[in-house]
This record gives sequence, structure tokens and C-alpha cells, in this order.
Amino acid sequence: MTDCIFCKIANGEFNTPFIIETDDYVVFRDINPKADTHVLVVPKQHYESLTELEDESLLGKLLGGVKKAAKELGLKSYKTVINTGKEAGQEVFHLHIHVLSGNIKGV
Ligand code: DGP
Repeated sequence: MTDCIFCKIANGEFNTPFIIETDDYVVFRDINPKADTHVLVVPKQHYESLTELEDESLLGKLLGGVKKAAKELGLKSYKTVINTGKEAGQEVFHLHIHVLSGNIKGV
């Protein structure tokens, strides 16, 4: 989607450093961290939110990305969050999973 910030990041348009990149998703640090470590697992394909997700097998891959990111970052204890919809706190309307660890302030 042309106007989506996470599509642009996932396409490498801003040279955002990726902790992990696969054919299906990228993992990068949240610009406004709510914990000592706060990264986002973001599919390359655009889905506005979990509600619009058509390919549910993608969720398994994204959770695999959470696991890989935690290992890569040496996280032993972490929280995963998916905000779905404005009233639930979703600000970027491209499906993503938050991974938070250490002094978590909430997302
Ligand atoms: P949510 O509220 O679930 O939609 O979370 C969106 C998160 O995305 C929020 O924690 C801040 C982060 N974010 C927004 N814009 C950017 C950006 O341009 N770069 C990065 N790295 N993170 C962003």
C-alpha cells in the first residue's frame, strides 16, 4: 500500500535496520519504545489489522518471528501485543506484533 509507513519500512525505503528479515516479515525497533527492548514484527504484505488478515498461516510465521527476535535479542521474558482497532490503541494500520521486555510501560 503506497501510503503506509510500515509498507515503506518493510520495503527498505527508510533504510531502517532490520533485526530479522525473511520473505514474509521484518523485525525492527519501535521508534517510541515502551520497554527496555521494544521491537515490532511486521509482515511484508499489507493487512490493515488482524481483522483483515486473510492468510491465517501468516500468523504462525509472525509468531515464529517473535521467537526468533527474542532469541536474537537474548530475551528470556517478554510480552507480545497486537492492538486491533483505534479504540484498542492501534495507531499504525498495518498488522504488527509488539515484543516488549524489561520495564514494560504498556502499549
Ligand atoms: P500500534 O499502537 O499498535 O499501532 O503501534 C504502532 C507502533 O509503531 C508505535 O509503538 C510506534 C511505532 N512506530 C510508528 N511509526 C514508526 C516509524 O516510522 N518507525 C518505527 N520504527 N516505529 C514506528
